[in-house]
Amino acid sequence: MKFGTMAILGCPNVGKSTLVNTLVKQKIAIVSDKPQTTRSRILGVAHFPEGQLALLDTPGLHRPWHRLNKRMVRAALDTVHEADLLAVMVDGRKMPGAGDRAVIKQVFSSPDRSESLPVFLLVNKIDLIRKPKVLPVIEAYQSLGEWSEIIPLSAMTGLNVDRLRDLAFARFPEQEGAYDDGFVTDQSMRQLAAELVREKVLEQTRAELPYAVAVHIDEFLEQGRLCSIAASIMVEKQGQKAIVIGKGGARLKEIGTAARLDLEREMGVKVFLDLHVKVKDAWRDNERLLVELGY
Ligand SMILES: Nc1nc2c(ncn2[C@@H]2O[C@H](COP(=O)(O)OP(=O)(O)OP(=O)(O)O)[C@@H](O)[C@H]2O)c(=O)[nH]1
Ligand SMILES: [Mg+2]
Repeated sequence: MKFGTMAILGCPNVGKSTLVNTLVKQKIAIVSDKPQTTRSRILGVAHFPEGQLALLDTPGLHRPWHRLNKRMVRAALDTVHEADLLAVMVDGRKMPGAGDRAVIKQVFSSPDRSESLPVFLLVNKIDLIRKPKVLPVIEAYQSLGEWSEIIPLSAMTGLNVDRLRDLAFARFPEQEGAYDDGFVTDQSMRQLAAELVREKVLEQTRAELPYAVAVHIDEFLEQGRLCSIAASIMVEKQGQKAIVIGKGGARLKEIGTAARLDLEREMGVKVFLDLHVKVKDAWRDNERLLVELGY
């Protein structure tokens, strides 16, 4: 069988996590329309008759201000030395911007990258544009890197994702897969629970708030067909706490219900979810809290 690891890098919000979920055929990474959704490296394993494709989902590369963001960028770039293949993802609706150029430069000049490491360009979200509009975008990207392949695709609809799989396997050697048959991710249920709660907060809030939110699992108890989870939603300011809670607790209730339904679907058991909102001033720069949150 074929086996290899592909790291997916790119600007925030281009669709990296969506692609990982599509390939793995399971939701292992949360997705949102807000940038900087993914905060750490997540391993996903896609099993196919021809072999195993290990995927490294990474936080979107951006200019880091807080300690959290510095860690995110480092986590993303650190995947370069683990990978047999790099995939740089961009939004196919737009001509290359400053962020995309910076990402391409970072990837090709990474000291961890050997000359022989193939780099694919994934031009994503082509379900949203007509074909003639993609061609100039591809052309503009062509000269920006020494691409081994350029693949227009839709991570969301799965359009051309098979082609990516085939081209990736073509680069991998014949060897035993590194993972067991049922293994799809290195994320624990506990981590996924925290992430799903954060996803629902992202869905329901806007502007600066998503960046200021973290979720800590205080208790995670699996008892037969029931899982009882207590989690704290951390924000940085009192005003943000009020927003997350909403009028008469309405928003927090909605966040809890949506997260519980997702968790029940993922875990296949009944979930009891108890959510609290806490204010932790400047947690994004607090080294101890960042470690505790798994960032
Ligand atoms: N129409 C369309 N939307 C997409 C596609 N891929 C991703 N999206 C949407 O784009 C947004 C960002 O997707 P994510 O998968 O969270 O992007 P990401 O690159 O992982 O973002 P970060 O984790 O912030 O770096 C979400 O609203 C997705 O639903 C696609 O192929 N087509
Ligand atoms: Mg992501």
